[in-house]
Amino acid sequence: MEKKALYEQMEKAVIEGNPPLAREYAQKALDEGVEAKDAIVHGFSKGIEKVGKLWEEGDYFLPELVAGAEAMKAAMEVLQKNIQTGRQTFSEGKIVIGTVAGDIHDIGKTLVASIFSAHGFEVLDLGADVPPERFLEKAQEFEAQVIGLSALLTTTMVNAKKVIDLVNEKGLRDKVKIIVGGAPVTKEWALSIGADDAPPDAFEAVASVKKLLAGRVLL
Ligand code: B1M
Repeated sequence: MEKKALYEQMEKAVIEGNPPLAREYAQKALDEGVEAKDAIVHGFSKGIEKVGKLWEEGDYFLPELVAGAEAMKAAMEVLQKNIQTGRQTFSEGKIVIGTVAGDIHDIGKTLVASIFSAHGFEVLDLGADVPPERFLEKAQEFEAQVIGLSALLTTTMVNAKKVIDLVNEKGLRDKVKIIVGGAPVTKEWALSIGADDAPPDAFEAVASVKKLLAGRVLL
């Protein structure tokens, strides 16, 4: 199948909220030698963006939003296996990642985690709706050099600040880099709450962390 047509089918599978079809096109992409990253960026992500727009405009309701997310996740499960095969044997660094408290959006966070893993980072994914204390506790246990916070809701993005405040309170801020990401997050806001950076997507996040860790001696 021509790449453009395949990307369009991927987009459609998410817009229609059809997980089996999304899974099928994800596998087809891999079978035909399409990079997982390209399938995500040019195909499935376009679909979930459109779902978000339709929901904003009142054409889609919660069931369609959920179905779109399920289709996106089904495709990601297939593609992630492929992304992770790129994993290197040495560690670029350790990152603890999760979506902040009160927020259950986990698609972008999981994508970011996979891309870090594919670039040779050791990743501890805490999931979604993660309380600030858990970020801190797990970062210490895992001896993470980086904490990654994903925030998709304007109502709960303030919980990213709570994590940073807690790290400060415990006197650990100079031991760990903190990045924040997610649709409503701006770099200006992230810096204002004390984060080190706010990369706009998964690939920029890896580039950003590599820069932040440059010259540091890793454990
Ligand atoms: Co909801 N939702 N949702 N939702 N949802 C949004 C975020 C919203 C923008 C939709 C809208 O109104 N247009 C809106 C938030 C408005 C706001 O606060 N500004 C919204 C709302 C309101 C809600 C509910 C409150 C709806 C309701 O119940 N009334 C509810 C919240 C529940 C809760 O969390 N407590 C809700 C629920 C849901 C579903 C469960 C149905 C589902 C989530 C399923 C899941 O994740 N398991 C869902 C979905 C799918 C969306 C949209 C449509 C898509 C989000 C997504 O997965 N995008 C979203 C609309 C939109 O974003 N256009 C929306 C694809 C993903 C790859 O992108 O997560 O942005 P994203 O990640 C990107 C970058 O942001 C960045 O990298 C990724 C790309 O490489 N990034 C990082 C993300 N995290 C990063 C971390 C980093 C670095 C980069 O470093 C650590």
